[in-house]
Amino acid sequence: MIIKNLKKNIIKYISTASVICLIFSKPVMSLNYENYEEWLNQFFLNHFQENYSPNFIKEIIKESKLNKKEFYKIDSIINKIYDKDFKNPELYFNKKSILNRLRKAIKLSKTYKSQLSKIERKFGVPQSIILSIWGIESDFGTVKLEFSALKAIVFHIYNGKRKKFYKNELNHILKIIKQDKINLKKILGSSYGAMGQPQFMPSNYIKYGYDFNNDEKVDLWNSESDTLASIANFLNSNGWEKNLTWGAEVTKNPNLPCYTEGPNNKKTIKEWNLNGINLVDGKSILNFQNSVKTSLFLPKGEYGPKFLVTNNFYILKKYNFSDFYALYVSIFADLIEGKKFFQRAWTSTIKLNQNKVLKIQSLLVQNGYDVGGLDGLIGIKTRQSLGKYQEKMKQKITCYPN
Ligand SMILES: [Ca+2]
Repeated sequence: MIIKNLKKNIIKYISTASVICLIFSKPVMSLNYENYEEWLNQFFLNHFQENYSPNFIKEIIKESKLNKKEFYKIDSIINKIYDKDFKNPELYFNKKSILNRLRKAIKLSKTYKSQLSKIERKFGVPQSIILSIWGIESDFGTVKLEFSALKAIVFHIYNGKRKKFYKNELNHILKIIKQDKINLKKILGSSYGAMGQPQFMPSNYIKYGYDFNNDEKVDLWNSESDTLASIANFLNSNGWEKNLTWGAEVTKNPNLPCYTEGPNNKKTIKEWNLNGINLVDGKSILNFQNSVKTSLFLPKGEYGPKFLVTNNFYILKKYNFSDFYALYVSIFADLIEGKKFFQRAWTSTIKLNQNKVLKIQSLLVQNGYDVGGLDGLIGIKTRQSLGKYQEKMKQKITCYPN
């Protein structure tokens, strides 16, 4: 329905959309490798001469330089990620691949049992959550890290849409290199510069990297102890509450509109019970951590499983802002603990990609709704606003595009 309305409104929002295209454009396509080389030399000489020695700058320029093949490879990977169809949750939470990964997780929970127990005691974060993040970030350290994190970060300054963010990350990675504890050639990461087994950006490495095996370096590439402790330290430092679950799957009274979800509407369990919320397994919600305030979380609006989540769920979103990411970490941790997978099914809906979502977001913004930033993702604010828009337009209120 929203798509039909979009077509009707196309002329109305076309000017907004072209502004958005400027903000949210793909990485610049007119890439010139020769310009890149010249730019690279100038960039380092202009920005770092004051703080670093000529020899250090010379070495960094050498180590930052992508060869032609690497340059176009990184560019093509980034464009592919951008063009990839938006994964609806029924694809994202593929049960078969989750169960495959679960077997690995259970095996590794035994291999690293003593480290994990010590880390859980020290940081107050459950082993299952730590294992879950390790699994989703790098398939437990087995994903091949293709790029020098330094090269990737410099590439994004040259040709990205988040130059300021990457300039800040460059400052941090230079600090790490300057400490000289990790061999520069071993600082490998993703095409976005996320480093090592926990996929930390350099600023997070400096803030949350933890030397758990006491060899005086934080090695997120080769040390599983350092990796697991750093993940736990990240969550602990960002406010993870000890002995508090992430949440649980629930059923919702159909009269309660889907846009009541989200962290701006927290209630006690008793209040939710009065609103017709219950645990999906038929038990009374009143048995579920009564003292804490929770909020409803409907990742696919009315088209899928529904959850009550605690503050810890939102701490997971600090690791990665995606709702599906946080839910994946949560449900995978539950499976490691022997709990159940989603009880309710996802209903399939129309295919989406970032551009389609952006169009929906721009329509909502034009009608005065807050979508929490035009990011091409269907986050909580986009779902809430869509639900309210559907209500105003006297459409079926689903809080998810279909
Ligand atoms: Ca270490």
